[in-house]
Amino acid sequence: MAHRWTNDLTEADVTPHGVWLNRRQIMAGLAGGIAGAGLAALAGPAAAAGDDLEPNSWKEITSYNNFYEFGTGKSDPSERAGSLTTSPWSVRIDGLVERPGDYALGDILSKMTIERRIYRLRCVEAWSMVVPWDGFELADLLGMAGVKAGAKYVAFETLLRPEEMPGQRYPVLEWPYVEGLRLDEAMHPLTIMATGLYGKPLPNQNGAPLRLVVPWKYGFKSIKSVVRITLTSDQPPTSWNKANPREYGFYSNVNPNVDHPRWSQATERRVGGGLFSRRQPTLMFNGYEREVASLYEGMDLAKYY
Ligand SMILES: Nc1nc2c(c(=O)[nH]1)N[C@H]1C(S)=C(S)[C@@H](COP(=O)(O)O)O[C@H]1N2
Ligand SMILES: [Mo]
Repeated sequence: MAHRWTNDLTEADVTPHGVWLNRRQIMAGLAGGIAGAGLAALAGPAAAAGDDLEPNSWKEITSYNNFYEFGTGKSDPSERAGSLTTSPWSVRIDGLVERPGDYALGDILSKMTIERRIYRLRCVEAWSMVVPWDGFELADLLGMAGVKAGAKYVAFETLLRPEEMPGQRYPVLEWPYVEGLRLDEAMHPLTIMATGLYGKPLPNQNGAPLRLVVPWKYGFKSIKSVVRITLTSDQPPTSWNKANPREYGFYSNVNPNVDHPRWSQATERRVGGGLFSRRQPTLMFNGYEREVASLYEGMDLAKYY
């Protein structure tokens, strides 16, 4: 697999927004003349934790998936999602917004700036990957619709189409898959709607044509194939919380100190690491602590899991 992105990356491409700003501030403070050359030596939070952000391969990211609408096996999505019709596609944005409506995906994309974000993805099952997403900030989309005063949460819904999503014929979960974020989490610059990966359109198994990515939360919060976004005043229901509230809370922040009732969350297996590779430590907020910890100041993260 040719890694096209290695040739045309800029520093802004490979760095989460918050970190980029911090580095820019650092650069601004440095003596002139070494900008550019000095960048590679500055380590972000990932490197500081002894973890590099070497993306997983296209093959790994697109053949080892969770997308229960196509079955519960890791290879079910790549084997079955191909026939999902993703065009035309529209997203209903409603609830507490100034401009509710059915937004055609093409109209949305014509107003959004697509950028590359290389993020860690940590599944609650304790495996992980690094994914080079292409997408735009959810805050920009919410701004387009105009968030009304009184909105405190954002609810998301996946397409319901059992004719094309064979997993929806079985009551594994209540369909459609739903997720939710607090408004400040949704507006955070790290929160994106992904439209592609490795510079190519998002494969169906990864949630085409539009899926949420919230890198500091367990993967199941990053809801795929989104058709509806609703601004609400009350905390919305979420699929995994409805299925098993003891095991899955609303927040679901990656936290190595709060174990799943059935397994430890202290370490993770990097997909593609090889049969004999060591498990690696799971990082607080999946390595994005510096950027997001302030959202949860004063909260008991064992209670609000
Ligand atoms: N609609 C929907 N979204 C979903 C899921 C799902 O089953 N249905 N699985 C979640 C889980 S558990 C994970 S770990 C990620 C996996 O994303 P990926 O397949 O792109 O790696 O998608 C999340 N989004
Ligand atoms: Mo997951």
